[in-house]
Parts: sequence; structure tokens; C-alpha cells
Amino acid sequence: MFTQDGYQVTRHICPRNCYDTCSMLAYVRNGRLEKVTGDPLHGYTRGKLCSKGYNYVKRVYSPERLKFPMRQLGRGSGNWQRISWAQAMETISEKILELKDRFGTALPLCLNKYSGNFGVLHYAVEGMFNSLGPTTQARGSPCWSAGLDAQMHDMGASINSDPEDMLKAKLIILWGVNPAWTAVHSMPYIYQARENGARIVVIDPVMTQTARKADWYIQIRPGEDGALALALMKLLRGGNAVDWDFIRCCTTGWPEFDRQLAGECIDELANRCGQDRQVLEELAAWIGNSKPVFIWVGFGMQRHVNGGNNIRQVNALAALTGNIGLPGGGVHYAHPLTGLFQYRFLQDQPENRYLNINEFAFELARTGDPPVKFLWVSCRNLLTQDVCSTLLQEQLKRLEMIITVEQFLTPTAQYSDIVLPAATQFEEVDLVPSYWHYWIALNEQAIQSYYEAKSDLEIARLLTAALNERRQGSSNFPVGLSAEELLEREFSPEAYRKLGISHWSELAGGPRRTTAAVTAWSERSFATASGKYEFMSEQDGAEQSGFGQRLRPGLRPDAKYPYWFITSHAQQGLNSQFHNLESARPQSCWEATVLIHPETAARKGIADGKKVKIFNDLAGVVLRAKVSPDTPPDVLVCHQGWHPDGEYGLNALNGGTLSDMGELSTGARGIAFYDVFVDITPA
Ligand SMILES: Nc1nc2c(c(=O)[nH]1)N[C@H]1C(S)=C(S)[C@@H](COP(=O)(O)OP(=O)(O)OC[C@H]3O[C@@H](n4cnc5c(=O)[nH]c(N)nc54)[C@H](O)[C@@H]3O)O[C@H]1N2
Ligand SMILES: Nc1nc2c(c(=O)[nH]1)N[C@H]1C(S)=C(S)[C@@H](COP(=O)(O)OP(=O)(O)OC[C@H]3O[C@@H](n4cnc5c(=O)[nH]c(N)nc54)[C@H](O)[C@@H]3O)O[C@H]1N2
Ligand code: SF4
Ligand SMILES: [Mo]
Repeated sequence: MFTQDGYQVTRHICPRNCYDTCSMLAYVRNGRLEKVTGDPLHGYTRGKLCSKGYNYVKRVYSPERLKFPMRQLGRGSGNWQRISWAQAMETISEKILELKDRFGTALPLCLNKYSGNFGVLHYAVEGMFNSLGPTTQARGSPCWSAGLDAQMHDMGASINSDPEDMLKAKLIILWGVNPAWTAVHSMPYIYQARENGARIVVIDPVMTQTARKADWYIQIRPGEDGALALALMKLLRGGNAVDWDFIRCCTTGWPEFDRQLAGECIDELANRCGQDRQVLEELAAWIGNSKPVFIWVGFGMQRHVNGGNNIRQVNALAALTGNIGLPGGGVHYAHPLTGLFQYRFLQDQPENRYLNINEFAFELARTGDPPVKFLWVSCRNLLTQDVCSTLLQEQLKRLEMIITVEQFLTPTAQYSDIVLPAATQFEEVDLVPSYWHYWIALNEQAIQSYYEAKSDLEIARLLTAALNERRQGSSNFPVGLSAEELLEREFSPEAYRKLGISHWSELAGGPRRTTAAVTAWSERSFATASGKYEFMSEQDGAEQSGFGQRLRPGLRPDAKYPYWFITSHAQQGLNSQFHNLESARPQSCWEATVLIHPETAARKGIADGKKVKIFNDLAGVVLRAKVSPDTPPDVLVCHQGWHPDGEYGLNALNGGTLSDMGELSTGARGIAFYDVFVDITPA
């Protein structure tokens, strides 16, 4: 904390699930947050934020923010009654103990927490749950797990280079990623790389804002990136672009892989991914002639039934051309920098019962003996973000008590019995590791809590105390330790060494970069069992994840539901967050729109700006049409989120098809969010 121009200035981290994990400065006068800016000392975000970040003051003081604990008389009735924290804790702790007594176990208690806030101290929620005995918990990730597994299979771990390594690239391929919206701070590196002479290719079914900036945009058929990568490899193999030194020194499984490659047909592959052969030949020439090639594979491309396998093909393309471990080259997905911290209060509970977070509705339906009776929702908006939302709502109906800890009255909060108001990052101390860059910063406290909001950590402590008051020994969650004391325990000597500090409080002076190498795998020794890049993976679980089977075809629409429904990430929202703020969003994003190709619109009699119904056997949603050549004729696009004024039930159309991987990295398979098939009609 320091003072400047009469302001008290504190350091913060944006804790949203975002590549950028920005470092921010908060300016406070007379106890009120007046301004938020980027922190110029942060080497990746360099003093800038996205528009959402600049809007934090409005978010913190939004009249829509939850101020007090509230109880709803009749779930979904809207009949809310303000209660005190003491009353809330009394009701909740009594219910927890009653359920434990009734069933003789804590398994009827269920936790579903994910990405609303990725702060280290927010894992207090899991810690508090684990202290109750074996409970039921949602596990896995709706976000990135298939891609993480792909990296683990081929390289033993998911590690990406520092984004600044892009500056050394000759060719950058942005493959199923839309950084102009989803990782804005990476764009300056991309532009700088271009100034240094690099060419930029974007591969995406949709002409995105990122694609508009590229030298070459390739419109691919959804789910067929593996076919494209294989075709490129075959062309590069036939030409003279194989890096034999890399293959000999640093890989295993090449002969088998090469044999399979020989069996593939370029024209069939080209047909599969929807490209002319000349396009493939030219792209192969770009790749073959422009080492180093920096490939960024996004989360978008793995949201398909074969998503993990498609990323494995892209990995193989980079390995075959010897780009992996090369400064300015490689395949980059993400890295869990969480490894820097210890998460000590987690107190792993080996007997927990885990439900796949991506099959939560089905899992609730089939889980018996004992059934789930109580649900604690934290950092989640289940009813907008999870698939099969109609079934989910039905399953929620059967529960005896639902508690949601939230900042806003989301659809999920509206479907709860008690909502507890959560603090923002300006009202608490924390740390938030990035999954893309290598900087670590401290989140200080800038202001007192908004009305009666509390951090997830404080709430975990309150509940522990309430439980122990009613029954000694109910929970051993560390109530006596302050946030600072808990942070102290998070840092190992190794973490201090990597950050070049001797105490975490030094982070108050500015963010630090870890000592991680700028170029991932630069030693060219991999984290696999063999220590090599594995063209063919023999790890556990590899069999079901596609071992020995290079190409996994994607799903296709059929005559009944002839369109893909791609619901990728929005510019002005962060998943279900931000669109709800009346005061902070541009008018243009008050309502969700669906992009429809002009030919499809004409065929269906749909005019620009008119309401349309998107439907399949599961549900129908009404959206406003935006006729646009940016999307192919067989793809409809609506950016996901929670739009309180309009339709937000996009995931009611999603039947919950899983993606091919995810178990290795997160304990559960990922979800094929973008393999959803629909039809469209004027509403
Ligand atoms: N159709 C479709 N659906 C998708 C996706 C898609 O591409 N298409 N993407 C998926 C992906 S990648 C993800 S990561 C998920 C994300 O979905 P969720 O995990 O549900 O995450 P968010 O929507 O970011 O945030 C959930 C809630 O957390 C609340 N929150 C914020 N800070 C705090 C806090 O400190 N404490 C508590 N208790 N709550 C807080 C916010 O107000 C917000 O309502 O959505 C998935 N859903
Ligand atoms: N502004 C903003 N930033 C965000 C988020 C947000 O909601 N808004 N969410 C954050 C989170 S939780 C996440 S997971 C990331 C996600 O950010 P990204 O990694 O960029 O992922 P998506 O937006 O899901 O999809 C990226 C692109 O993949 C394309 N795509 C879909 N299917 C395919 C395919 O089969 N092949 C190819 N090649 N491309 C395909 C989509 O059309 C889309 O343009 O962004 C984070 N940052
Ligand atoms: S949403 Fe992402 S880009 Fe925007 S301020 Fe937060 S971390 Fe930065
Ligand atoms: Mo995500």
C-alpha cells in the first residue's frame, strides 16, 4: 500500500478465470474505491486492463450487489427475507448436523465450486468441506481438461512458454483461441511479433476479432482440427520438413506414428476439415519454411468430443517439425501455476465421493445411498454455465437445502434457499496464480466490506465456529488463523526462491515473475515416463484417450438439427459475470444475439435484428438474429453468459456429451460444449 495524490493505493489481482490474471491498482479516498487501473510493474499486463477491469468500481458498488444474507421463503418464489449472519449460520449448521445424524455420514452434503474466483484462499471452501468428513464434491473442469490431458500424454505436463516468447516467432498460429477478446494482453506481443517479421494465421470456424487481425484466416469445420493437422504433417513429411534430429534425440513412438501417417489420405483429410488441397499445401509451406512456429491452441478447440485428440495432432505437427522447445516455437495451451502454492488448508479427504462437474445433473439424479440432500454453491452460476440446465433444475428441486455464496442474485442464487453475500477482491487479501503468464502478485485489501459481504474464507470460518459451537469437533478448519497467516503457510522456500523474495509481504512492493524458463521444454527433456516427447503415449489411461488411434472424427449435424451451436466466450463478459451489470455494460451487449450466415438466414426467412428460436429435442431459446458472413452456413454462434434482460438458458440445449479426455489432469472428463446441434426458425 502507498499513497499518491491523496489516494491510498493498494495492489490487486483480477481473480476471474481469465488468461490474463491482471495486476491492478485500486485508488481509495475516504474509504471509498474511486478508480482501478492496471499495475505498470506487472510485466505481462503492463499497466492496462480490459474494459471489464476498468469497470470494477461500478461492479463493486453496483446497486445489484448482494448486501446481506437472505433467506427465500419458497425456492424460486422471489420472496426474500433479510437475515443476520448468525441466523444464517444457525440454520445451515443445524441442517448439516441433522443430515449427518440422519444418514450417519457427511456424504449427503455436496459442494460445487469452480471459477468465479480462483484465489488461493478461496480454497478455504474445499478445506471447510473436507473438515466435515467425507462429503460429496463436484470434480473436474468445464473449461480446459481435455487439452490439459493432451499435453500430459505427449509431453508429461502442460507448460506453455512465456507469452513474450512469441516475439521470436516467424509464424504464429492462433488455433481455436480468440485472444482479441479472451486474452487481450497477449495481443501486443502478437502485433510486435508481426512487426518483427512474423506472419499470423488464425484457424477458427468463426471469423473472430482475432481472425480479422491475422495475415491469413482459415475457416475450419468444427471438430476437425486433427484432420487438418494430419494433412499438414503428411505434406510436410512428403516435403523435406521433418526435423530428424529432434525426432531422433527427443521423441518416442515415431516409427508407429509414421506408419499411421502413411496410411492417411490427404484429400480425404482435406475434405474432412473443409479445405481445398491448395490451402493445405500453402499452409504446410508456411510452416515448413518459417521456423520457429509458435502455435497457441485455445480452450475453444477442445470443446468437442475429440478435442483432446485434436490437440494431440497439433502437438505432433509441432514435434515433427522440431518446433517444440525451440525459442519462439512450440505448442502452447496453459499451465497450472497453482503448483507454486501448497493449498495446505485443503486437508485432502480420501473418502470423498466425487461427481463429474460436467455431468452434475445426471450425477445428482443417480447418486443414492446416501443421496445428496444439501448443496453449497460457491463461485459458480450453475444454471447458466452448466449443461442440461433443465434436468439440473429438476434435480435441484429435490434437494432439502441449497446455499449459494454470491455477489449477485444470479439464476442459481434465485434458486437457492439462502444466499450469502461474497466480498470482492478489493475487500479481501489473497493470491491468484495465472494459467498463462508467469507473474505472481499480491491482492491486498483496499476497502471495508460492502455492507455485510464476507470473503469465502471468512464464511468458512464462521460456519466452522457455528458447527463447533453446536457440536464440539465437528470441523477442524483453522478458524484461528488470519488470512495473512494462512498465506504465510502457502509459501515454501522453493516458492520464495522461484519468486526471488524472502517473504510474501515483499509482493506488496510489486508483482514478481517466477524463474520459469521463457521457452517451455527448452531443455528438450520432457515430463513423460520416457523423458521424451511421445508420439504414441503409453501412459495409464492412454488407451481410452486414443492411444494408437490418430484420427478421431468429429461429430456432424444431421438432417433434423443441421447447425452447430457454438457458444464461445464473450468480449464484454467473463463467463456469467459482467453482462448483468446494468451500469457497466455497453448497450450493444444487453441482449444475446445469434450470428447466422446470410444464406442460412435467407433460406430460413430470417431478417437481421429479428427474433429467432434456436431449438433441439431438449429445449428452445429465443435470441435476436445478427445476419453475418463471419460464421459458416452450418454454424450458429451465440456468446455465452448471463444476460438478465434476455435469454441466458443456452445450455438447456446442451445434452452433456463429454469430450474425450480430462481424467488424467482433473479426475473427470471434459465437456464438448460446442458439439451441440440445433435448428433455427423465426420466433
Ligand atoms: N455454453 C457454454 N457454457 C459454458 C462455456 C462455454 O464456452 N459455452 N464455458 C465454460 C467454461 S470454460 C467455464 S470456466 C465455466 C465458468 O462457469 P462458472 O464456474 O459458473 O464461473 P463464472 O460464471 O465465472 O462465475 C460464477 C459466479 O461466481 C461469482 N463470484 C465471483 N467472485 C466470487 C467470490 O469471491 N466468491 C463467490 N462465492 N462467488 C464469486 C460470480 O458472481 C458468478 O456469478 O462456464 C462454462 N460454461
Ligand atoms: N472476454 C472474455 N475473456 C475470457 C472469458 C470470457 O468469457 N470473456 N473466459 C475465460 C475462460 S473461462 C476461458 S476458458 C477462456 C476461453 O478463451 P478461448 O481459449 O479463446 O476459448 P473460446 O472462446 O471457448 O473459443 C475460442 C475460439 O475457438 C473457436 N472454436 C470452436 N470450435 C472450434 C474448433 O473445433 N476448432 C477450432 N480451430 N476453433 C474452434 C471458437 O469459434 C472461438 O472463436 O477465456 C477466458 N477469458
Ligand atoms: S477480466 Fe482478464 S483481462 Fe480483464 S481485468 Fe480481469 S484478468 Fe485482466
Ligand atoms: Mo473456462
